[in-house]
Amino acid sequence: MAQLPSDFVWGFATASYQIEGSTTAGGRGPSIWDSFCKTPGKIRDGSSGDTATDSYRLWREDVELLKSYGVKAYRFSLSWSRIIPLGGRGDPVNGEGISFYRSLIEELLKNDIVPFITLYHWDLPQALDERYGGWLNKEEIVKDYVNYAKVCFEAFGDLVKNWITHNEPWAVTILGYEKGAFAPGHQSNTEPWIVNHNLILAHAHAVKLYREQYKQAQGGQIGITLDCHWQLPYDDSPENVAAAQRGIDFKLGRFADPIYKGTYPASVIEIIGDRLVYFSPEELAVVVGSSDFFGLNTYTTQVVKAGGDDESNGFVKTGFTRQDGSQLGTQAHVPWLQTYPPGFRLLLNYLWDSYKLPIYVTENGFTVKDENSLPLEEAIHDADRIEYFHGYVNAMLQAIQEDNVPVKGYFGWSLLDNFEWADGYQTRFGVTYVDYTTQKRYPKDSARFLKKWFSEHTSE
Ligand code: PNW
Repeated sequence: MAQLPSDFVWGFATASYQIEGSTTAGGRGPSIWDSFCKTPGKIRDGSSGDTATDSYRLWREDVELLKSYGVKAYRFSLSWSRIIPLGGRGDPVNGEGISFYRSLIEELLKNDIVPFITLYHWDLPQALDERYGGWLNKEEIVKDYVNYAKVCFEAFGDLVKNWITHNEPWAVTILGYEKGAFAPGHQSNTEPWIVNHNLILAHAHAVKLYREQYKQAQGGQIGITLDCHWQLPYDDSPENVAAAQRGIDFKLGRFADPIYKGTYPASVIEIIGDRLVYFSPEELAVVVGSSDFFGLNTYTTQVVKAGGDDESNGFVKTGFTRQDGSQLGTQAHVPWLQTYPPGFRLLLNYLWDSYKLPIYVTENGFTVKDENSLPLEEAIHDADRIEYFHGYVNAMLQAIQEDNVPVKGYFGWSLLDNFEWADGYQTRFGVTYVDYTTQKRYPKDSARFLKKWFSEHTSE
């Protein structure tokens, strides 16, 4: 059977606020998500990450699960405010937070599971938002983020060789500062571009620090994870083809182009104009080339048309209906996701052609429609999720074998059903069913499917 490269890693991903719970235990300080969840109307079921999957206490069970699934790697994120409760460079480091993650990392390694650590998966310490406006304040946030990264490299870098600076900065800028759907809930036309600039700078300075002071001794790699849906033009009219490219530029290019090419995409410069925050030559020198790999989160493909009511912010019209009236694929529980594996293959090719770096797929997954209303015994037979994963891992294999795209790793989202941000607990993305009343974990069929598929396609 067709094989993946021998150094290929696969596993599952999670994020601190979505699984840990114990938000006031072990010396953890509050994050902007703790506050955001308390704002009425922001979380669909009125819930929060206060308990989540209780993984701060049940982490050994999570490692057991990973082991039973036969994974080679596990991607998870660190809670900044568990490590530095008040977040800043003058603030105390929380030893309990360090020991918690250290034990987890050691347990993973004992089980031959390679840790991939995300430094920032959206849970900014609340104190930094209050102190100086968080991501809006360039001078402060870049220094505080780099200080936090340094604490992590020092505390875990002897054991951790794979670092991801940010998870999906698009979601931070657009959902956090433009649409107000995610913490900190701002709605603005200018803030997203300030935050865009500052996220890139913080990332780049953390990478500079790692490369100058830790990389040689610790021997790891560091990069950023960006997200993109493949953009399929509705037809081959020049305006819809251009709209699809604009869709990619505003989702991905706004970060990838400065980081990998040293400039914002032309369409972003043209449309955003003086709301865009440009890099000084000194800043650019740090930003360009500041990622060792291309970290990609991707879930779906959108059919794109020009026009729409928010063109001045770079948005295009997106949907799932093709010209012949058919749908792209199986509808997920969330409106923004349908299964379309060919789009994944096209996206992988696009990234390799555009940026010429090895790719890690750091998230990919599916939420079955109405799974939350099903009894457990039915929910674990997640046929639509299997159909999704089957299509996507095979599309990836084709990209590797037939198109020669160097994909180095793959992480399914997610190890567990968990706190799905503004959707609360109703949207389940896990390959493991979590009964939130007992916190018991039940493997779904999709977990068995991926275990089998990877064992058949990986060489030992
Ligand atoms: C990603 N969208 O977020 C995140 O990295 C995960 O934490 C999250 O649980 C997962 O995907 C599933 O949603 C996304 O609106 C947030 O298109 C929003 C979108 C996509 C991904």
